[in-house]
Amino acid sequence: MKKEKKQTDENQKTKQLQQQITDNNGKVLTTNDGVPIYDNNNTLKAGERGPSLQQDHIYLDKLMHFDRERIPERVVHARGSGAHGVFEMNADLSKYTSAHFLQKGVQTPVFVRFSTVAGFKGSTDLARDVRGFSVKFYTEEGNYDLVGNNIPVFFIQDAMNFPDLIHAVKPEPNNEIPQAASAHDTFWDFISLMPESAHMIMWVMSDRAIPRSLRMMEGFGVHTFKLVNAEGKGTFVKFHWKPRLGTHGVAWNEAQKISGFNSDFHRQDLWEAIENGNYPQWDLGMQLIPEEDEHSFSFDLLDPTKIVPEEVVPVTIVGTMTLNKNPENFFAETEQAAFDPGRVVPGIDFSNDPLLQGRIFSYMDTQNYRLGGPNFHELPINRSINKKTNNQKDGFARQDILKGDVSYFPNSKAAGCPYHAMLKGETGYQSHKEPIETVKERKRTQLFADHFTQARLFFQSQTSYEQNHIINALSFELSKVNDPKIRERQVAILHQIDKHLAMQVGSNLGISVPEQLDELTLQFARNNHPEYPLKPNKPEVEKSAPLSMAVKKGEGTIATRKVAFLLDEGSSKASVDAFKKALEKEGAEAVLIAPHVGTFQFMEGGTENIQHTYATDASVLYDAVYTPGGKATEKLLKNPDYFAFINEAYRHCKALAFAEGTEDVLAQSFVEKDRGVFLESKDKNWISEMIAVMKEHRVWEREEARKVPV
Ligand code: HDD
Repeated sequence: MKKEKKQTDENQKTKQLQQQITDNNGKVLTTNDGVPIYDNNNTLKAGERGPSLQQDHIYLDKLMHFDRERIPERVVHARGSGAHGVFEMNADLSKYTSAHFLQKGVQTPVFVRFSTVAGFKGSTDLARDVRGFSVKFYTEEGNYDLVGNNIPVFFIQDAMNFPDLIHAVKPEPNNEIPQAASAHDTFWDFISLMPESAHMIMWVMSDRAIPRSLRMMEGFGVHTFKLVNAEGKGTFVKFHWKPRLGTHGVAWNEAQKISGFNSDFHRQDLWEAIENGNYPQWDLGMQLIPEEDEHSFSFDLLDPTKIVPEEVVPVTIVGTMTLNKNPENFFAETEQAAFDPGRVVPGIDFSNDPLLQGRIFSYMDTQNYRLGGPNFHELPINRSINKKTNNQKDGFARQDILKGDVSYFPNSKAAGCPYHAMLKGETGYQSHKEPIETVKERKRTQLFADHFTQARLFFQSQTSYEQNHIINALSFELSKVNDPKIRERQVAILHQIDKHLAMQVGSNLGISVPEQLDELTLQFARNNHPEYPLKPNKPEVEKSAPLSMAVKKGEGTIATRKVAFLLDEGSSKASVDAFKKALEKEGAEAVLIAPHVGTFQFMEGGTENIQHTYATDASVLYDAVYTPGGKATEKLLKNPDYFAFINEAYRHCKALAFAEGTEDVLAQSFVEKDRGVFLESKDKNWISEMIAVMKEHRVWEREEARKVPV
């Protein structure tokens, strides 16, 4: 369903990009040097049947370029999807930061890239994985990159371990199996020796790692950063992106099937939402912590495996991001986008989080390699909207043409230009003046040794069905591990988090739960903390509501959700239209599914052009299912694909409705009447009730009651 464009997608950045766009429409085909090509079908030969000639520069030009079309994919986060948009500030933060783009009312163009971590560039969207959430703000003071994830903590505490973590999770080096999956020996070997990963593992095994849509996930800056005001005073900050459509995941069985039906499920969903004018939006939230309070928590603010519970420091909403334009070209924009947490603007600084400190080097280095040299910032997608002016020059693929004979500083020949801001009393980037008096050492601070308190906080904050999903995910992943020692070691870690969790997973794996951490795990933990395990501090809270994805009563929306309408010969148009209208009023979409594409004739005589069939689609691609009335029941009763559709939707805890006269199908299916199954003949207010259930996302309690063999 196309919406009227609410907002212009033009901004300073998209206008800048417009200058780079090539439109081939109506133009003659040329070589890369602009020479018109007469014949693009035949190579130059010595006679009709003779060998090709080396002087065929038109062929050589074409092949030389084709042979070099691929660049190295990102070593992590290789698969991603991007979009342009705008970020608007609507709070006054001048007390905390001098950053221009964080002042009230300022609008800043952004480019956002979402990604999975472990899979290759062509892997499936529905892998169980962390999602990257990178935002490039094209501010008037230069580019600022907030390179976060959809999970607010990380696996490791120090950047030194990053290559090891990634080697462990990526496909194993001998046979390159498995693709886009953490369910294998090397990952769990590493994790079971790194108890600091316990908190992150709880999040990654939750439904957060199988999002319903990229538009329905939170984003986090993960680390603690610093805001710095005009007087140079610092304030610690944690960044949160809160999606307007809520945070939702799919069922694991569903995720696996979506990967088969449409491995571009998330990419396509994002693209279509923007094309249809359903612009995804997130509110930016901040947890602001005065510098004086740095040491007032039960955990260390610099530890990237810890959150600051929202009950302890509330999240203040300060602005909104809207994605309103798809890229013109995937490679030029999404693939060549170079994000770097080291790119900060005046008013923002790093904290001493050792993971963040390590990231500051890695990204610039990787872009240099991936994008072929130090001029990657000149690529259109990476250019700042304010013009860069400095004395750097040359290098592979340089595009800017530096004017004049001066490329050094200080100089007199160019009147000292470009000058540094301080020389003219202007503000430029200044690091926060943080006093540091210390010794050099390779060490980890004491509070970093508390690995389980917040893992427990996360687990205990989940509803019972969410806890079950975590138990099932761990059981699935560890069942795929071949080495029993690794399985046991990880279950010993789970036991430190929560006994019930460990008992359930242990029982699913057929092992008894070790009460103590494995000797090898202890040995590695003692590298960092010789007296490990240390007694943790008492946590501020034992439960934190925002950690659960459960939709609160009366909240939720069905905007942009897709409902499958299952048709067969004899279905009624009136029955289709009544529910379709109600869904569209809520911003949801009805998709008609029929036995074949092309013209479908309704019982009453009207027709509809069908694009989705029982062969091309499955229930896993939809949020709810409706069987319209009419005279199609006889046909549906003989349609096995129809039954697969409704049974599977039922198993995945979706809302289902059956119009008057279609009830007979229930007897032949696994669908049983519950609070998410509606019969027009019995439920007077079925339309509004069905919409209310859809707002809750799923009838999750159903999965405990019944398992459907599809
Ligand atoms: Fe990273 C890419 C997020 C730790 C090294 N990372 C990358 C991307 C995201 C993150 C979203 C994709 C950027 C894009 O869309 O192009 N990474 C994180 C978060 C981390 C984190 C939230 C911890 C809180 N990363 C991390 C560490 C290191 C790296 C500790 C190395 C020391 N990350 C990289 C990289 C990548 C990358 C190798 C691969 C491609 C790229 O940078 O551009 O440099």
